[in-house]
Amino acid sequence: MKLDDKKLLELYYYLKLPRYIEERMLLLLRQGKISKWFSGIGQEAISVGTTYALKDDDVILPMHRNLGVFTTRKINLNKLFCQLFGKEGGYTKGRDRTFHFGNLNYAIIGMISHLAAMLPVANGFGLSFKLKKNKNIAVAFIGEGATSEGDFHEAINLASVWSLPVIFLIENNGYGLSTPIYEQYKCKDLIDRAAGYGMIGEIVDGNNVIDVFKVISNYAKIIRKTPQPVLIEAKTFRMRGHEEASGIKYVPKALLNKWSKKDPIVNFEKFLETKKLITKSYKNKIYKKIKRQVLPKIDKALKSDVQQSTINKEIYDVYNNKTFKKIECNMSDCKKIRFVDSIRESLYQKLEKDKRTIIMGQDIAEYGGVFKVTEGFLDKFGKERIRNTPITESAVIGTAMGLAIEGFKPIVEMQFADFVSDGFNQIVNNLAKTNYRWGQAINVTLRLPTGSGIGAGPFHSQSNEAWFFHVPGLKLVYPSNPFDAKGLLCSSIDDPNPVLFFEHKALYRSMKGDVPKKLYNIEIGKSNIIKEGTDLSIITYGMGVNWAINYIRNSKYSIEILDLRTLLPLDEENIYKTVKKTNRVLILHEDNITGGIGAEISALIVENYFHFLDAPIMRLGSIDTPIPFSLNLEKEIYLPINKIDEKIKKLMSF
Ligand SMILES: Cc1ncc(C[n+]2csc(CCOP(=O)(O)OP(=O)(O)O)c2C)c(N)n1
Repeated sequence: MKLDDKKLLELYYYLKLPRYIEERMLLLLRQGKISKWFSGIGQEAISVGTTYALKDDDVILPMHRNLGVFTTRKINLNKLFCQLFGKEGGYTKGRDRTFHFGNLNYAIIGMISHLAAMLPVANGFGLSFKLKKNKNIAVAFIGEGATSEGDFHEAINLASVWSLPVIFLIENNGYGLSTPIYEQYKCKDLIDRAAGYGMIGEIVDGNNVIDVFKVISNYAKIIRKTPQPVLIEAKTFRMRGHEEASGIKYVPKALLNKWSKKDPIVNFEKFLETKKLITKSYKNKIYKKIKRQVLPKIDKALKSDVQQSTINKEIYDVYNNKTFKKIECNMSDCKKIRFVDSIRESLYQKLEKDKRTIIMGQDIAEYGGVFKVTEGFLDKFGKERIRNTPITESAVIGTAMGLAIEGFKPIVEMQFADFVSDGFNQIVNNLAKTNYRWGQAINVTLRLPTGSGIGAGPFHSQSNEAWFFHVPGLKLVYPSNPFDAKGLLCSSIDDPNPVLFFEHKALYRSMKGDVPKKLYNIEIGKSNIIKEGTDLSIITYGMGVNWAINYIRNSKYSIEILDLRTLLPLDEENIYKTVKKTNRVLILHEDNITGGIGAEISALIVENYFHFLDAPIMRLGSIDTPIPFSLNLEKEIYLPINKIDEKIKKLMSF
């Protein structure tokens, strides 16, 4: 696109609009009508020039100083102001602040507070565009301060390895909160890093809207044709405090003076004046037009009601509540297969049936994954859908989120469940909270080979489901046998919410069961009574179910075993049913005891069904140490297997 006179004038309007809105916001802040403001004054040329250079359906992932992105995309200002003021009618229904929202109508995916967390998500869009061959691109904004975050490095590395059409746009405004750039990084310019990641890097004058426009237009054109990431460093300056309350005392006056002479709007006005495109009266006319456009909308938003809701509505919106569609299973056409094969079959058959499924993970393609779950998949489904990743848990999970927003159903294999800690932020803050915050379903399945039994020690054998059990928005699924594994994995892949699917490694090759040959599903959130009994209930999941089954073979008591199948959300109904029936409860899990799933179940029963209990609820889990390496220590000391009998006797004798 060439910047003819008409476009230059349009650009002028787009530059002036966020400046005017900001000035009003600063006033409202002083009047105590808004609580926080992160000023982008002096940096507007970057937001506006970039957005103006893109197509409307190119996806932008802006940060906290990028009001100009929203205004140039012609966002509904009334709704925006309601959002900023936390009033009824805002984009997040009062659930998140400022620019923390996305809206697909404007192809904007807003930030979360955690800096750099959206860069991996930008990759998901880049990958989707590449797979769909639709020539779109994604642009992710990032402050120079946030370029020290791991997500920045993981994301640009992954984008480069996969040649994704993403522009990573660093706004280098001199400070990260109060920290000057010489305390943030050691290279001369941040684009020096581009070479290290094998990508193009270019510096642009971030205070010159035409330069920004030209650079972004140029690279947008290049990467639409030849997908690849680009790192742009827009040099600019933060003219006000980090946020208004924090002031600017620490910034040398000389720097402020130097940069105040480079104000992007004043300089653009001078340029337009020398080109005889604008006059004083034209400037006045634009100012009045903007004022007429903005002020009534601010007033209306200020007069809007404060956000209202109900507890039920808030809880309901944590998940996407699409109704479960049953795929019946045909038990007359089964074969006996191992746990690992049931998972493999589920994945294989889903990939065959549903083109939106993609598997990503370390060593999963040619090598077939360390547990060989995806062996041979590459030949059948090809490199685009069976994707080896660099060792970047966070970037890959974030990429899955972008893909999910684009309508894919990505499945990410963690090499071992233990390594999910490196993707923690993406899971608990991005995947889990997006549906609640702005109503966007995130259909991502994470497969986590978990648990003991292979003598792999504290970093390859952990049970870490409880890390995530506390997080609204996630679903935790944990099958105990091959039949459940196939059906539950199928449901997980189709579930519009983020699902963590725990696969017990020790069951992979040790357990066999009858599994229908064709694909079927099992509803998430529903537990299963594995064996009926009347004396006592063992509530358990995963490997615990198998311990319980083994135990009751030689027990004189009539024991009911409830296999939870899903840990989050818990099937409270069935838990209470079994309590009412047997009046004695043992909660059994492999995970260590303190703060485990058992604690929550126990609390729920005591609060709601205390009067049905004939004995105190007992919990049995592993001891509160890291899981040891020695198989002997693991079995004899750490795990609770040998203590089941003692606990049952205690419960029955109460
Ligand atoms: C992971 C994380 N750590 C710390 C913070 C607190 N924080 C918010 S903004 C900010 C400074 C960001 O600097 P920069 O990335 O340069 O962006 P700028 O604010 O200058 O536009 C900090 C430290 C945060 N939001 N996220």
